[in-house]
Amino acid sequence: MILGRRKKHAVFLGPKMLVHKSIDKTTCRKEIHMQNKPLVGILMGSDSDLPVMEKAGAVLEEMGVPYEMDISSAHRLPDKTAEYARTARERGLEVIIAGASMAAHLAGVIAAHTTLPVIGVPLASGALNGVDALYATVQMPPGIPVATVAVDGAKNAAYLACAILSIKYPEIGRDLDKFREATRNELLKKSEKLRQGKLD
Ligand code: C2R
Repeated sequence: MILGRRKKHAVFLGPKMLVHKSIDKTTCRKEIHMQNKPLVGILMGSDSDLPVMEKAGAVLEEMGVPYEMDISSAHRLPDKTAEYARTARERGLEVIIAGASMAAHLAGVIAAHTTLPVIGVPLASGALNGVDALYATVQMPPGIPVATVAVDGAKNAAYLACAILSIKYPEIGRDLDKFREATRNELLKKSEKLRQGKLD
């Protein structure tokens, strides 16, 4: 859901953020809500990356974390990418997620222009199907780190962003705990069904 525009970047806020999370009693979550500002920036190299990268947005919505999403490219839009990274902290962003395929320099170039944590998502496409993007994203020189998740690992990029944010916002940590507990219970139920021969 696009609720507004902050500078040149679309601002997305999940429905839970607006309804469910707004009645949360936790001071930290109220703070997040009152600020109404994106804490996470999701960037991708092309609109062709959206089907994978929007999964990161879906996780952040589920977790009630406000985010913004935009297209930029270290190669095709070098000035926009550098400006986005340089102004990210002052605009209130606390983590940046960047996804690109092939010669995936987007996350690395963002990391070169900000000291915020940058999470890189290597995306599968082209002749090398993501191996090129994985190496380009993960093999950063010392001093300019990019926390790299799996090829097409957009969901984990969002969970990692939540884990980073949970240091400052304990409520996000509690939501992560609840998510892990729900995942565990679901798998245990499936295990029980399988053992009883009832799993389709
Ligand atoms: P098109 O589909 O637009 O041709 O892009 C994008 O992430 C996309 O997956 C093909 C692929 O090129 C990637 N791209 C990069 C960068 N910018 C775009 N790797 C970059 O700056 O690293």
